[in-house]
Amino acid sequence: MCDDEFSGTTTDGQNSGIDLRSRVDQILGSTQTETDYIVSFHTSAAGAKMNTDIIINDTDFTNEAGFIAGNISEQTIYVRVQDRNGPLKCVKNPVSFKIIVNPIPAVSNTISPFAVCDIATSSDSDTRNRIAQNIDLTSKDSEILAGKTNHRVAYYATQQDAQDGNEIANPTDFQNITSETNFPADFNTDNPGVETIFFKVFDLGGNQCESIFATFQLLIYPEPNIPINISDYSDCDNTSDSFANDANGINGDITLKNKIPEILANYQPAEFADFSVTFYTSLTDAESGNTALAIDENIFENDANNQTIYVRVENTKNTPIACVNTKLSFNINIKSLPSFTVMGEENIDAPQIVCLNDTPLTLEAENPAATYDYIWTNEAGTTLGNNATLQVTTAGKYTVIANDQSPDGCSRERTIVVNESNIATLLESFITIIDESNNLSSNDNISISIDTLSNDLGPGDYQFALKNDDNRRSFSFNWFSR
Ligand SMILES: [Ca+2]
Ligand SMILES: [Ca+2]
Ligand SMILES: [Ca+2]
Repeated sequence: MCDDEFSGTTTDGQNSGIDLRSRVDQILGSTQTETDYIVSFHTSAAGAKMNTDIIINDTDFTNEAGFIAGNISEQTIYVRVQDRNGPLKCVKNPVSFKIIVNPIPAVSNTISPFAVCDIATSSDSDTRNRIAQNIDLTSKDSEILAGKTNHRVAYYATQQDAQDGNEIANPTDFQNITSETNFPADFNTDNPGVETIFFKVFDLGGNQCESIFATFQLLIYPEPNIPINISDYSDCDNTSDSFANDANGINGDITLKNKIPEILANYQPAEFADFSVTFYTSLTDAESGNTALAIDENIFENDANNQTIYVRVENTKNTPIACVNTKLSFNINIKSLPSFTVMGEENIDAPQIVCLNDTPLTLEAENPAATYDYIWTNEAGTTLGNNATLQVTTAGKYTVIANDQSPDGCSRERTIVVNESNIATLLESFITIIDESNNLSSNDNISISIDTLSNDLGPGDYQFALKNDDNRRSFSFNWFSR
């Protein structure tokens, strides 16, 4: 028999309530009965012979103690069989049998909690109701067995089931039982549902003894509480992309981590450290959780406008269990800048010229792709106008900003450089004409020089031209300047 608790403990090698008389039929065999024979039990061979050392309470016997825990406990019981009827009342030589109390498997009362994540299944799509399917309780086998071989673990939903031997039928595919689960008072927290699981260890060896029951806690954690939708990642087109193009719907300076507060909107900022938020370009990658495939959250260049980004959120607070949400995605929305051109754009075109004798010069945001709001400013930052055109009378740099009129629209600015010019002042006294026809090797040459150092022509750069009013002769020119 297996060491039971009726003696007080299951580790004393001692059992109570042993019914020695249950062996009488076996002792007498099939052809004799107690009608003809007296069967008594004794603690010694001599006692059986002399009818002493009688076990009085032989239907409720407790074997003797003096036992080393873990060992098999044995006590020999001696049987006296005496003839009831004959004049001699003969006594058979005593026979004996052993009471063997086997130790039962030891079990730990400090099995660690078993944490699982509530994930969507075909029968339960709610990932925060703390009811999980496909729970493999046998994951706890090795911790419970602690190295025992030729033993198995049985799992039970309740203490009554453990006592009745009513095992969980399929412990590799368990769903926690609502009536046995303690649910958190506030489902908006990430606190787990808790169910106590009962277990026993069975010795599969010769004595087949089973342990007493013990328990561990099954913890069912919810998926992170993440919004179903968040806004797009939105920014104005710029030249940070690898094409340096501010009109291609691609930016190279996308900082996805800026979306984390929105993604974790259901948590307090102080809780953000409990979560790992990573971004992927496909759902498959997000579900894999392979961080080598994750996007750099600090800097990213989208492949095309409206590209979808997939979010993986892990609750890392309850490591080693980390419940994951990969349901959220959002798009990258790169907004177009206003499209228009100007003449005389700084660093691109030749400057525009304002003729001081013919003011004003009209500057214009030309070829606009839409109706924009305009702001014109000078180099000092002073606002000069709000129309598509601006009239200027002096040289300078004029900047026009076009703002898209849609909400959160983008803006583009272009700067126009304006230089001044006027009618040139050219006095005859500063022009020198020399006839060089008398010089050797100089045939019919005339040199004309203009002294631009003494003669201030006025603002601007100048071109010089000779005008021929004599159709009879042809000219050739050599130009020199200094
Ligand atoms: Ca016992
Ligand atoms: Ca569920
Ligand atoms: Ca771009």
